[in-house]
Amino acid sequence: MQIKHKELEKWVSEMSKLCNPDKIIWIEGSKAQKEKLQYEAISTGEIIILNQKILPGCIYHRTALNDVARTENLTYICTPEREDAGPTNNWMKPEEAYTKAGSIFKNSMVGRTMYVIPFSMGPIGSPFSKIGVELTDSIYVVLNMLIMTNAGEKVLNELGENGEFTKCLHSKADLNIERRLILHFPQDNTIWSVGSGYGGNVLLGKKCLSLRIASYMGRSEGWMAEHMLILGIEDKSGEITYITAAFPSACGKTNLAMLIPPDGLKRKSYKIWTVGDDIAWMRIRKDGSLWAINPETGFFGVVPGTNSKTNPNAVKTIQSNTIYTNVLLKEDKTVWWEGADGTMPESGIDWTGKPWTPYLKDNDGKPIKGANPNSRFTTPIKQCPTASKLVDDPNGVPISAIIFGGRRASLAPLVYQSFNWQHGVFLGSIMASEITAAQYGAQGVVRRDPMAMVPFCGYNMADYFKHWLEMGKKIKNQPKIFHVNWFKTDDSGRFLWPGYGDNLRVLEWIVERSKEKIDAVKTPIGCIPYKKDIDLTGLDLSGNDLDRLLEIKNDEWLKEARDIKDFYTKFGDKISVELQFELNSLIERLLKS
Ligand code: OXD
Ligand code: MN
Repeated sequence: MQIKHKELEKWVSEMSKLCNPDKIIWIEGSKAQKEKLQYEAISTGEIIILNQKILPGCIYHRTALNDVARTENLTYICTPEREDAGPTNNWMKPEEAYTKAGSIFKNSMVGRTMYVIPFSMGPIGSPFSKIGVELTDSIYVVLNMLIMTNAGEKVLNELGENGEFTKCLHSKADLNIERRLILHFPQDNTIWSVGSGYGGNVLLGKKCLSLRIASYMGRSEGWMAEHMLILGIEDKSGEITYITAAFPSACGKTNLAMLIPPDGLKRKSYKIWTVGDDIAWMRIRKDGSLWAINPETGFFGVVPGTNSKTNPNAVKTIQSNTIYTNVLLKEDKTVWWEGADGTMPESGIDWTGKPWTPYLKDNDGKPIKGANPNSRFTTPIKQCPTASKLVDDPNGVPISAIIFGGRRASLAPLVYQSFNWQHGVFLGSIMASEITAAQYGAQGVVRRDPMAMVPFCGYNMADYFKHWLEMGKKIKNQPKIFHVNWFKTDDSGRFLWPGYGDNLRVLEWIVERSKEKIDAVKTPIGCIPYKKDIDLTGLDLSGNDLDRLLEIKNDEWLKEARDIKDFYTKFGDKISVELQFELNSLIERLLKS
């Protein structure tokens, strides 16, 4: 491969001096090279080839036991001033970060190969897209990046002699959690990740570039990088309405992005088109609307719970050309996980590499899981039966509605709409959700996660909220903003809403509202549906449950408002007056009603 980009060549040479690999291989993006690398990884045991008759093109990988989720506590934004990173990010001075990580990277690739992966987030050549180059000592990373991004020689051609690119350096080093760091240097357009082999920490095009670095770029360049799925809802007339939705990790973005309409709505002939399940890059185009692309070409989804009921499209997508990480390996070299279709296998090798049977119990008497709760599939979007024709359209799709959502057992109603853009930004800024297995932390504890971006915002979130407010002023055809909560429970902990395909009943209301076709009930927190406007045909939901789903308890909300106030206080006087105004107005409305 001919390298015309002098700065790239120099950087690769400098990094290889630091990491000291035995050799350097440039990733071309060819099938032959991929097969060769795969073969090599099979021979070293880094990956296991699955049953090619049943799962053609599929492979299997296990991460280290202490390396199964993103480590937010080891993830830093490295800027000269702490204030630039803000109170929701870990912060380190760039010099200190380079020195600290540099000592771990030093000679970390001795006896290994350094792979150079040129990749484009977004279609090559699109005005939305950004190029990165990842250096890594992991074939697993290379194979994942070949699914998740446009990678290879064609990207180098696009980069030309002096194109801009994000410098991404990764080494597994010794996979020691004490020597693990995920560092972002927004001012240098650089990412350093060391000591991990878990996707969210090491597929540097994903969270690190497409969210943390991209959110920083978006602020200075006038666009938005968001933790959002993108989907299109086609109605009977063939009109497609596109929406984006932000949910914290492992709250059902992948399921929502490819949902199957419930039987009760079949008569309306809806079709769902999946554009993305995790990240949206949004820009204002000449028509004054907000357009979105998904910068990724694959899904890196949570496996447990995926089955023909919860997500039949995902099940179909992952039958071929998929990398399975940390699931149960069956004797016939197929895979299984908790919540999979079919019967539970009698035995297998679990995600830790130990023999497993369904009867095994841990010290507390709880069944030992065959698959890690955050086990993953990496699979090409184009294999998804609902993949939109526009997945790689360089202009993206026009967005009519933006949804925020969290996992809350109480408080937030099934759905409500903001009064306007500014109030919508407020709704995003007060998002909160229970912690899931996608990140280390106390599962189930509620934490504030504005716009589902707390783990992913590359700068001070108070400035991020301002950027949202500023963008709103520039968008002529503003998408309408909503909040949903699929996870409300009754006093016994039973979910009140069936979720999955039935969520389309709520999306239908959102589409109607975004087109201003129907009225809604004004409440202190926003507009909620008239009960008659949620089509419940074929759904066995009691009137009482619907009441509870739409219920707003002023005393609970006043308590929430105090919590929001505390959260805002973290940002000192940086929180914009618009958001303070929205908070005060909420309190006033709650006290008055
Ligand atoms: C993800 C995450 O993997 O948010 O998408 O953790
Ligand atoms: Mn995510």
